[in-house]
Amino acid sequence: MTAKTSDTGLDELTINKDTQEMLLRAQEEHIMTVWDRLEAQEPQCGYCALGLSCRNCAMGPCRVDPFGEGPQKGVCGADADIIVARNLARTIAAGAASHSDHGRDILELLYHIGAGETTAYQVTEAEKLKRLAGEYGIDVKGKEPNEIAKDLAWEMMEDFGTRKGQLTFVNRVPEPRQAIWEKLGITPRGIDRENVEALHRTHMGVDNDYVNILLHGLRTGLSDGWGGSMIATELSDVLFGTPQPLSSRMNLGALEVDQVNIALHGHNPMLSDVIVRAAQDPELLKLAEEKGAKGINLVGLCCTGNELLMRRNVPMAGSNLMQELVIMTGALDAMVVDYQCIMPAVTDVARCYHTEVISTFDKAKFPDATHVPFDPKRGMEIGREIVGLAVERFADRVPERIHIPVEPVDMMAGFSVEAIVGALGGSPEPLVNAIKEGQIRGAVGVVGCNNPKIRQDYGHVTLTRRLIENDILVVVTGCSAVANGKAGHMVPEAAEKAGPGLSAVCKALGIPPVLHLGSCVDNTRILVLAAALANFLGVDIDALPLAGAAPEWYSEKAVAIGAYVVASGIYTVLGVQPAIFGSPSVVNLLAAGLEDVVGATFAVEPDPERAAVLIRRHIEKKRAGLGLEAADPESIPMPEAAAS
Ligand code: BF8
Ligand code: SF4
Repeated sequence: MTAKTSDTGLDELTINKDTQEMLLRAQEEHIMTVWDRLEAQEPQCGYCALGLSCRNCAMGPCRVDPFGEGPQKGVCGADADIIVARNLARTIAAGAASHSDHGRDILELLYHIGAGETTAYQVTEAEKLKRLAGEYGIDVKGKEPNEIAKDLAWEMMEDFGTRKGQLTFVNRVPEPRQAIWEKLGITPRGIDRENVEALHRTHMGVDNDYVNILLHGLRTGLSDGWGGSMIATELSDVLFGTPQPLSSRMNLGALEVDQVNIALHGHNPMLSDVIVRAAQDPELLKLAEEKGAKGINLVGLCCTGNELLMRRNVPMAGSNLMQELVIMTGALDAMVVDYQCIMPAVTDVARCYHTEVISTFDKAKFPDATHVPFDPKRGMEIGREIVGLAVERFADRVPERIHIPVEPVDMMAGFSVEAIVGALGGSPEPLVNAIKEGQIRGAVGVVGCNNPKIRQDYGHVTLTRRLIENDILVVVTGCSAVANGKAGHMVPEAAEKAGPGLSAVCKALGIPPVLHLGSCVDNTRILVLAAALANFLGVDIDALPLAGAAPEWYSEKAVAIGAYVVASGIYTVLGVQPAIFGSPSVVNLLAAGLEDVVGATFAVEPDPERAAVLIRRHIEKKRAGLGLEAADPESIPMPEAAAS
């Protein structure tokens, strides 16, 4: 059944031609997609949408009546404020745990390398390794990279535990912000500690003060941003290389009709890195040729895709809503998944085609997938085994079912902080000067997912377009990077779409007005850049003309990101309502009260045209606060809310 795609104009579901064509195919072939399953779920539970349901114990499940007529308290006596705050804290913890456990996997790989337990991987950025070791107080004199790797891994493991008073990377935070966290009691101590404590506090009968619960939610988020995710990013750079600007392509057109196509999907680049190498193995290439293929073509999906695009120039097939559709091209021979954002539905769709789904992490199994467990000690062997499976599948293709709907779009990626500062000539000063002079009004991170509740990519693309048109530099990560890449915002020629000031800066530097910073753990690159700008100017992060936006978010990880971005002092606009509106107190705290506490708040605005104005007004306000030339925020007209 594909009711949604038949009842609704495809144009209302997505702005992308590749998505539209594949949805037509889904309709013809009676294949359910995420859009159909959303429709089957409607109307979704109103209590849950408001955050007013609780199943934290067996006296429940309970719910609070938002209209004030039915029960106002759960069986234990928890009111709307407690229930909403507890649910939000658990969501943050789940997101922070996901990013941080990914960070731990990379960290353990660093340890295995240092201990000489694997030869499949090595330290590729010895200088960055030394720099990090210095931050951790490790004496690197006379030590080989592997010895430093082992020492650093050992120290970083302490960041996950409880023995430290604070995470080491908190030292990167501007001092005034550290003081704010200290005063509030939200300095992140241990990554696992804050996550475990979040679960503890939200057990029945522990933390019953919604403000206190939410503050710990922020601390848990900070343990992700300045902890687990930051470790993931920094160590991925050490092991796989710090990204540098490169040109690539994206959308479903990245598939090659006459080659073995393998999609690498998920978040952790460890395994996919060996697959990239295995795909160049002469024996496997020969085998592919014997099967009638002209080569082995890798494409990325979601954040594993972003990691590989940033460092290995593997083109992206798409974002999270494309994972079923890429199989429907009939040209995908294998989908290799690690973890996070991989819909259980991919194996259902794969059953209708010849595609082999290969799961690789013991913590992320799929009943209908072929499981090839990742083991860092046998990395290359596993990489070859997986590529071999994909090559075998090429022979099972049904030629008349192959349909690759579009040509790929050119785009640029690879903008690590190091690369950005490098492009600026070695210091953030030129960027600061451009902001001071008003050529660039400010900078905004447009990040996060696609969500089938939102017309695919419309939020990302519209918001980004309005910001760059108004001389606001945009940095993107995760699925927002795919949306903007597909829209043509990420080539140097896109400077033409920017306002005159930003356009001139981009042309002088040969960069696009929208910079791809990487995967979702790479949102920490935004933190590092923001801290560098703040330290350069001698101010706190909340004084800077910066903002964040997640126009189409769906994931618990996005909530954790929102928590650490706001707690770090950056105003953030969400395009999808979080499940908090059952408690006006929680909403007031997050949308207003936090301003006096951490100097930043959340806003929710589903219309990207209006979100752009909220952000532009905020940026002008911050410019005025810094004593820079600034427009009166109220002089920027707010468009009428779109009827929907
Ligand atoms: O971590 S943006 S849909 S792929 S959660 Fe997932 Fe969202 Fe995409 Fe990457 Ni991030
Ligand atoms: Fe109900 Fe309280 Fe148990 Fe939640 S913790 S399910 S509100 S009794």
